[in-house]
Amino acid sequence: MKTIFITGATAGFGKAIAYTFAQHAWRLILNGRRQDRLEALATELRNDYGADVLTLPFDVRDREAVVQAIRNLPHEWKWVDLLVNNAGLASGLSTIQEGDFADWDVMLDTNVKGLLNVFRCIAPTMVERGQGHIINIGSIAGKQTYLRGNVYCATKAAVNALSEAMRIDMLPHGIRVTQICPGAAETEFSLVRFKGDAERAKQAYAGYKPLTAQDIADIVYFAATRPGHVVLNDIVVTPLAQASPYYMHKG
Ligand code: NDP
Ligand code: 8X3
Repeated sequence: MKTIFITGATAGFGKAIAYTFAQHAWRLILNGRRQDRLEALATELRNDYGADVLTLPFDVRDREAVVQAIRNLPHEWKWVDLLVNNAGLASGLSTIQEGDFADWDVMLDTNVKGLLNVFRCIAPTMVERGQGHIINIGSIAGKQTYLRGNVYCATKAAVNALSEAMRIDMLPHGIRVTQICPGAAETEFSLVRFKGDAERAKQAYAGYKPLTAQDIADIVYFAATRPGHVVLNDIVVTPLAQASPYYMHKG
């Protein structure tokens, strides 16, 4: 039985990925900060799919907490087959010259340093075994910078570069590295970006059919289940109505 470790499993993509892999009888390690949501999800997955689930609540920005949580994994959970670095966020949508320092910190610390914190603790165990798969959730924002996207786009451009770096440095060790770069997907992403403004968040998905979290979970599962010699390096996926961050065809 294979083990998947998902960061940011309390909502959106991470939660849908958890359902999908539970349905396919993977063992799950689920991370996120909201422990109540993690426990509710774990209970549901155990009851509905008989899933073997371990919850690991920590903030990916808290390096010491990440190190301790992963170092103290029970022995039978130590060998992770697939790490999905999904936890992340956009905070704010202002011009760079008007940017908020706290927004910058939370995005850089979560999307870049948080991803590195978790990666650095898991990757050596994959190297030790000579197998494993890392899937990083990037974004079309990392491929093309858009108006007012500035620091969020920079964090996802960093994920793009880090995904390449991981693939290169771990090449001799048989580790697969995949980056998935979604366009607009309806999750809690915009609610977080607009700091709880539900009306503004709703507008982000008005007039077209956005991607769903399940669309991304299906792609993660497909990437994870290719034959061992096949690696999907980089996947860009948008709704039909979106050609790039700039071109959205609204009905
Ligand atoms: P959601 O807001 O729905 O989910 C984000 C998840 O990340 C939550 O489970 C949240 O859990 C977790 N998270 C945030 N900060 C931390 C932290 N410091 N430590 C641990 N977990 C954290 O958004 P999405 O599902 O849409 O986003 C998932 C990823 O996909 C992000 O990296 C995002 O940038 C990326 N993305 C999203 C797109 C979209 O349009 N939705 C498009 C392209 C990429 P909790 O708050 O409980 O910690
Ligand atoms: C999230 C998608 O286009 O709003 O990464 O940046 S976008």
